[in-house]
This record gives sequence, structure tokens and C-alpha cells, in this order.
Amino acid sequence: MTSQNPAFEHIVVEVRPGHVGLVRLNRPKVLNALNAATLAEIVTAVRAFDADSNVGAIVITGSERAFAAGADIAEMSGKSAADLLADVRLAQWEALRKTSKPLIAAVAGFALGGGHELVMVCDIVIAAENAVFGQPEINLGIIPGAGGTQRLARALGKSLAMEIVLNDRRLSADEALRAGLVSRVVPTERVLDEALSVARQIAARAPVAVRLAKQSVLKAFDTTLEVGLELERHNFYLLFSTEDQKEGMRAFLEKRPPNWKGR
Ligand code: DAK
Repeated sequence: MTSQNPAFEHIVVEVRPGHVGLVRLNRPKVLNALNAATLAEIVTAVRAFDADSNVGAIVITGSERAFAAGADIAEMSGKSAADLLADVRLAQWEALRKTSKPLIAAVAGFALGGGHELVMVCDIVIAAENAVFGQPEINLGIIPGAGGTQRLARALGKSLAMEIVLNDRRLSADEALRAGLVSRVVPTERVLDEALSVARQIAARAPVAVRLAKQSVLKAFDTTLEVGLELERHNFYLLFSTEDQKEGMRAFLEKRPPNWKGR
């Protein structure tokens, strides 16, 4: 069943079959540029899905021409440093980063600047053949401000990250695949279906295990190996306190599909 929420102006929000929440950016005239209102709507929708027990995974997408061409330059151009310091944007990016359910980006067309940073906040990225990834802030006399320098360096290594951030090098979908920024490239018209399919598969899995799996993998990006291994072990033990662990193993031994309870 598909239900749309009319409360949003710049995004379209639906629950798709298989317990998948879908957020589609919808500012076509400015290639889905992320003004404050759009970012606020995205955060509201993602938070609501994160809290909704009927949703197991969340897909974020744009249009065929643009995932998002970055922060809204018209809105940003007159800001002072003090304005930006007081801006809620940073907290909004943090809120997205703290989403506990898997975030899957279905990216076609331009994913630039803040649009690319939004992609990098997602856990899995499915790219259309026409996707273009980049951080062109340097052309505006600024640098990425929502994690671009850090996430790119961690994901791609120093040299390529430097080319992208210092010299506006843009990556095609195939280059992004080779660099490890995305996990698959599909024909442009298939990108949303592919992402929804991956999301459906994950949403059908044991929810607590999915949540702790995401938390454990993400830890690898912001801590030492030792601390990461400790968290993994802790989460591994924790899962043995769930009914789903008993059910999953019993189902395997009884040669039947598991019936997950989410506890
Ligand atoms: N903002 C506002 N409008 C934009 C836009 C943007 N980022 N990108 C495109 N548009 C508008 C264009 O102005 C144009 O509007 P009209 O002229 O039709 O009124 C329309 O979208 C179509 O764009 P083009 O005519 O330019 O289309 P093309 O196919 O020729 O070019 C393009 C597509 C994506 C290559 C080009 O539009 C472009 O270079 N766009 C700008 C890309 C960019 O520089 N992005 C980085 C923006 S800076 C923060 C965190 C993060 C950030 C900021 C703060 N905090 C935590 C505080 C992020 C900063 C950024 O992302």
C-alpha cells in the first residue's frame, strides 16, 4: 500500500510495500537544492520513519536529473559566520547521522556538495548510470561543511579525496563504484526499484540484529579497531538475549523460514 503525506512541501514521503519508508526530494526547479526548509523536512520524515515500527528501512532519492545539487546557494550566499554558527543545520545533519534504521540512497544525476554529503550519511548507496558525485564548494570559495572532507578521506583515501575537495573532481557512477563510494550501479530508470528492493530485503530481516549490525559497522569509521571490536562483541552477546536469535537458530535447525518478532 502507498500512502502520501501532504504535510511536506519540498519532499514526497510514502510508505512502500515491504515496510520501506521512502523520502523523495522534490524541488525540481533548483535540482533539489537543500534549503533549510527541505533539510528540515527530510530530517522530520527520517526521524518519523526511524520511530515507526512498521518501517524497517528508509530510502532517500531525488529525480532522474538530480539527487541534490547541494545546499541552496541563493539562501546561503548572504549568511555570516555567526549565522552559520547559530544555524540548526549542524544538529540536523547529526540527527540524520544518528538514524538507527538503515538509510539507503538511490542516486541519479547530480549529487553535489551537501547533496553528496547527504549520500555519504546513508549506509548503502545505489547509483544510476548517470550519477555524478562531487564537492564543488571550492568554486564558491568555501569547503564542504557537512562531513565531506572527513567522510571522503575515510571512504576513498587521501589522494582522491584531495582531488575532489580541492579541485572539484567529479566521479562518474562507475568511478564511484570502483572507489567504494557506492555498492552497485544500475540503469538509470531502475535505480529506485533496485534501492527499494534492497530496502525490502533488509526490512524483512531480524530488526534488532539489523540495528546493531548498522551500529557496529558505523563504529569502524570513528574509532580504533580495538574499541570497534569491543562494541561488535558487546552487540554480538546482546543479540543472544533476543527472542529472534532463538527463533533464527531454531528455524534453521527445523528447516523453515524464521518468524521475526523484533525483540
Ligand atoms: N543552489 C541553488 N540553486 C541551484 C543549485 C544550488 N546548489 N544548483 C542548481 N541550481 C539551480 C540553478 O541556479 C538553475 O536555476 P535557474 O537558472 O533555472 O533559475 C537550476 O537549478 C538548474 O541549474 P543549471 O541551469 O545550472 O543546470 P545545469 O545542468 O547547467 O548544471 C549543475 C547543473 C548541478 C552542474 C549546476 O547547477 C551547479 O553547478 N550547481 C551548483 C552546485 C554546487 O556548487 N553545489 C555545492 C553548493 S554548496 C552546512 C553544511 C553543508 C553545506 C552548507 C552548510 N552547514 C552544516 C552549515 C553545503 C554546501 C553546499 O552544498
